Amino acid sequence: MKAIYLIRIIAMGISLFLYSCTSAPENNAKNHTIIPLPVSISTHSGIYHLKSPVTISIPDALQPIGNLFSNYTAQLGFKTKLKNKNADISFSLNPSIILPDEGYILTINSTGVKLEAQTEAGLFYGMQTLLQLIATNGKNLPCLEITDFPRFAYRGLHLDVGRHFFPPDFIKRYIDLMARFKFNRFHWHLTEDQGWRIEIKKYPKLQEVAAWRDSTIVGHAGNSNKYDGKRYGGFYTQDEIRDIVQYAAERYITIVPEIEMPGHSRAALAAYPNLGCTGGPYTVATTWGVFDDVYCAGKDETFIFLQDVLDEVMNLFPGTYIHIGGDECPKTRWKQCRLCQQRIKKEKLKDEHELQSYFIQRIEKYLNSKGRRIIGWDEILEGGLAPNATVMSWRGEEGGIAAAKQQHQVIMTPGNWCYLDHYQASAETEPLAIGGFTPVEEVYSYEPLPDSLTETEKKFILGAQGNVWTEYMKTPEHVEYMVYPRALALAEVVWSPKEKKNYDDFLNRLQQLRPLLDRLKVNYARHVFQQPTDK
Ligand code: TNX
Repeated sequence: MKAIYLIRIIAMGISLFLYSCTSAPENNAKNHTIIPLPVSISTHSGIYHLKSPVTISIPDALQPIGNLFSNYTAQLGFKTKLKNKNADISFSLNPSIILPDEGYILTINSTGVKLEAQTEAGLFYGMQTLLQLIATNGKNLPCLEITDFPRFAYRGLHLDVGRHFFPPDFIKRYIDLMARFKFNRFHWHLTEDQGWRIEIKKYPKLQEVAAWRDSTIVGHAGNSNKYDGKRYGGFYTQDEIRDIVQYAAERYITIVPEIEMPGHSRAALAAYPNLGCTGGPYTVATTWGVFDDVYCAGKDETFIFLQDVLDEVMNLFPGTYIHIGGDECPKTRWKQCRLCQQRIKKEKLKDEHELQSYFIQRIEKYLNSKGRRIIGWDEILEGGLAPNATVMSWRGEEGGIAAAKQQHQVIMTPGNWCYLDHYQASAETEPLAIGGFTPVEEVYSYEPLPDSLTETEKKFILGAQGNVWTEYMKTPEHVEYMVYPRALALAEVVWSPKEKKNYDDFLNRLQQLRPLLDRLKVNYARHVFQQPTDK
């Protein structure tokens, strides 16, 4: 008996050896199942078989990445063990690898898996690619070499927590899912008419009053006048925020916090009515839309309040960019307000649009003096752009184009392609949404560099972002349903080379990645799987 086993083992060894990687590259254009698609994959014949437990070698300084890798592989059902020599997988920083920022090289051959990058972020992204290969191939990894780096430096997803509040654990999950698909900016929309969600120690009424609304509209705000009568709200404590910032940093995601001004500020006015033109009283909004009551641009106390708030925000968020909103600010109150009109006169401004520009520039100056930079929605172009502002183009691409021509940095997030609150399939069959129609293929087709820009102007486009406004999303599950798989299409827009993009190939890979999404319990929308040819 024993001899038979021995012969079997030797035979298995020989066949494994014969089947292991050969060095002749086949370049068979097999894209495996990686999303976003890497810059280059050359496939070789054969497999490398990971051992049990999977052994990894990683320099001490990179231990946090090693720990994450162990957690991630545990989710896939594999144990890992550190091993200095001859490990299955070796992670290393290699300064001689000259790739664009965040790039990596992943080599799988008969001796094992080698992951190299010049930066930690590069290693992190290489690890995500490897995890997707493990998720779809199990322990038998295909021999290949991947060289990869992102097309854009800003690869964002946004989440509005003002209309509906989502608990810290879900924010972490949202960030973790983003990181798996190589997004690197989380735009956290923290203040709104319907709720103020960030603890500001100097202004306790933001927590006591502005974080809560008395009721919420039921149905679509465009055709309903029914309210649920339930108090709703919540906010993130500064400790929770610090924890989330750290969690994101471990995943190479920078958080861009947004504090809206001068519009979308009814919740703050309800807490501090002295900051509005009329003095109130104001209430935290209970329906969705654009409201006339905004911060008074004539009072200095408005700026003192906002600077105090921004001081605490800067303490919590180490990233360079602070988003200051700037969108949808009606000028109704300013036209009637004695102090706003005095300001217009004193500052020799032409009209209320220039007053808005004054407002943003004054805040920009303050933030610049602290070493930070502002991002604003494209309305900040009206009345003159603040000198160093980055523009987030949402009402189409025109704002972004205009800003790039003025040599300002731009993040593209035009509604037609990037609004993940739009319907993704026929409205009759879908849960209530705000409107619009942006199916997966539409998102996938987005090209962030407009033809009308010159090559030099195109350099001002930092990247693109998907926006997730939550008027009609009450639960984390619903957010995921709206975001996935559309965010995966966007991940490919911002990471993969333009010439390699192919929607059918993407759908194929998406189909094969479903087991991973299922394992992670992502509540993704299924339309593209039900009708793979739906175009
Ligand atoms: C416009 S995009 C808004 C948001 C809404 C969104 C709904 C932007 C800068 N402002 O306040 O939630 O439309 O799609």
